[in-house]
Amino acid sequence: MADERSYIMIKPDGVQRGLIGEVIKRFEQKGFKLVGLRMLNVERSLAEKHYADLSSRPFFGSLVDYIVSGPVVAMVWEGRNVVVTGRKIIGATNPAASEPGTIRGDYAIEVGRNVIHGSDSVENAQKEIALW
Ligand code: YYY
Ligand code: MG
Repeated sequence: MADERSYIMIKPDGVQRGLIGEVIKRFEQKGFKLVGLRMLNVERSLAEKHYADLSSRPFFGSLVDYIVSGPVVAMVWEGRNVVVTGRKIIGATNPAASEPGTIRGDYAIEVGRNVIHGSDSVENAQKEIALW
């Protein structure tokens, strides 16, 4: 579907490190269309909802602390297969395993500071876009 959408978010470390332009450039160059963008400070309750599936994991508290630690850039990107392709552009969750050439592979070394979020399925993308 040409109008598939993904929720992409530059996390606080990415904003602090000046990577907003770099992230946008990579998605634009690939051919995706930016259809929404907002910079915001995240309420704790919103971060907890966004990561609700991970609430039983030991790192949940520090994950939420990190997301609320500074402004994020919340975006909606549109285009053919943007969910799966967006995940490829972003790279593996743990930067130790992310390939060079991916955003996490090029800009991160720690799983707890991995620069960017991208929806992992079309269904979750719809939920996340509605949430944010
Ligand atoms: O979708 P993605 O961000 O690649 O990974 P998730 O498994 O959804 O985890 C969300 C978020 O949680 C991840 O980007 C970093 C953090 N996290 C962590 O701090 N430690 C882990 N062992 C796994 C995930
Ligand atoms: Mg995820």
